[in-house]
Amino acid sequence: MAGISWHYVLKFIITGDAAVGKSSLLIRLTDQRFLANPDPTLGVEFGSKLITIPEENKVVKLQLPERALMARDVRAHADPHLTCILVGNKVDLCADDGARRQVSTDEAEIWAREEGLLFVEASAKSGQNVDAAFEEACRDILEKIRRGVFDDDRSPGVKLSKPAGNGLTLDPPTHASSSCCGT
Ligand SMILES: Nc1nc2c(ncn2[C@@H]2O[C@H](COP(=O)(O)OP(=O)(O)O)[C@@H](O)[C@H]2O)c(=O)[nH]1
Ligand SMILES: [Mg+2]
Repeated sequence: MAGISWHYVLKFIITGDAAVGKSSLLIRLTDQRFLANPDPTLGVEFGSKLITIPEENKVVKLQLPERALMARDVRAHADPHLTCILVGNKVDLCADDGARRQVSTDEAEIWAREEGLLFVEASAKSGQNVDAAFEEACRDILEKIRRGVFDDDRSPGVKLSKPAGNGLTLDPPTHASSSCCGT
């Protein structure tokens, strides 16, 4: 992969209710930090990060605008093959005191399966599973690309270059796919 900055740009939207930890997940992912008392009015506008998916031998650039969008609305308007991952954040609080858990892992897992979402419990505070959540979503997207699920003509969120021959041998930085990440 010498000389290649990234193979794909994947765009993620982080949605969820106020104070679930959207900004904190974004800061943890892109800046490896946790702010105990972030200013809720200070929007974290944008983040980006390069990650490697070794199984696919690909480097992906994640782009993450944080948007006050309802996950439901995103899914209604996006490509039907959109990859969504449900992130149960603040799992560190459950380790301190199990009684603080709001949703059981079983309940979340069942709901995610019914809705066709990937699922992970994470903590922006400890960093647990934050990178892993995005890596899992990226793996899912790359697998869909490899299987030809995204069609250049039909999928507005996917921009493939038109290289000679193999459509997956791509020159950066020309590609975009979409994802959303609900907390
Ligand atoms: N214990 C704990 N607190 C968190 C975690 N993520 C966010 N918070 C706190 O939850 C509050 C809301 O977080 P914020 O990122 O502003 O939520 P947003 O409104 O969804 O962007 C802040 O006080 C954060 O410090 C986490 O993983 N664990
Ligand atoms: Mg926020």
